[in-house]
Amino acid sequence: MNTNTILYAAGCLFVAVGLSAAAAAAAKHAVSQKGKAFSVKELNVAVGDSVAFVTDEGVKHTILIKGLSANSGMQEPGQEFAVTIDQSGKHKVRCGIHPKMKMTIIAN
Ligand SMILES: [Cu+2]
Repeated sequence: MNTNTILYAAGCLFVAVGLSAAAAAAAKHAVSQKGKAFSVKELNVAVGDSVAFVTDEGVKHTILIKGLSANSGMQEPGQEFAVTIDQSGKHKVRCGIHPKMKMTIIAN
């Protein structure tokens, strides 16, 4: 093994460790929907995190996040809708069926 081979191997290892660290840092958040309301009014996340919306009642919802172009379509009870938050800022979340269902995702 010459010096170049060793440097190349070290470089690959460095990249691999870097990628796995980035993947491990992204958190998954859960928001449930019950009583035609989101379980939290505000949720602080880091850019790159994901938010999973789950329905805990026998009611259909349609989750819309305008700034992220996210649209769950008709979400059946028990279905999960997960969104990766890829932009910083305040993202207003609403339900297309129930006008009073609102929350905000704050991404930093
Ligand atoms: Cu709804």
